Amino acid sequence: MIAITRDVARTIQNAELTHVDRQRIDYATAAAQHEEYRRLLASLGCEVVSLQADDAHPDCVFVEDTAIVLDDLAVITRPGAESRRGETPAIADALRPYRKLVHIEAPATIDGGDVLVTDDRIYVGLSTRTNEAAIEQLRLHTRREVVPVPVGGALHLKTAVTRVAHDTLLMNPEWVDAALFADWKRIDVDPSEPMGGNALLIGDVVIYPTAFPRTLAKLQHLDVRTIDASELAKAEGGVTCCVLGVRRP
Ligand code: CIR
Repeated sequence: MIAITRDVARTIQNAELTHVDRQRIDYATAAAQHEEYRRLLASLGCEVVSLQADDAHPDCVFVEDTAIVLDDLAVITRPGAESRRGETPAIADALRPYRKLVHIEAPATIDGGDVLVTDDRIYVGLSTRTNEAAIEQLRLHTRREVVPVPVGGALHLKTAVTRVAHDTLLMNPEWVDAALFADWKRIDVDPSEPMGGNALLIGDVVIYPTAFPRTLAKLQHLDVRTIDASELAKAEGGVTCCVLGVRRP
């Protein structure tokens, strides 16, 4: 898999925040943790692409939000936060060698963090960032079933639910209706760790933050590699949001 990543902007302190209080974010620590994350991706066999940051876009490290990469095409998003819309041209340039590109157009808005792609479905969070118009546009670009999922309390769908195995989801059922995922096996986050639902599955390996030990204990039957993602968590980012995975054709 090709893993498209982008450096941390030196302006990361000015990241958009929705559900977390602003704290000081140390650029050097964030960049070092991000390098460690890239090394982990490379050790798992990913071909890591590292794009330069754009300091005019404090959130540019969170590349997941800028595109939805499918097997035959990539959908360039129109991010819900206006401050993030200028992040997409660099990502379109990076994806162009690998996929035909299509674009979400106004008035639709969608962040890739709201999009959970599975073999036959695409679940799309209806959040403060993603609207119904985007779901309608996405339907025009895929044969997969597109399932809208109202998200309450979390920034994105994938803050609340991610895949940890081919048939298993990790979920905070406080933030999404678990009934919409009834045909999956499910592991719930520990209630004391509401932000613990964001894991990144690479092949059969689960990348998971060290910050949620109680939920981690529920994943011990899986091949889990933990990382310290605490500095970018202060910018409301999790482990999925720093990568765009592109499967080789
Ligand atoms: C934002 O609010 O857009 C960024 N500060 C965090 C984005 C995190 N993205 C993601 O989880 N996919």
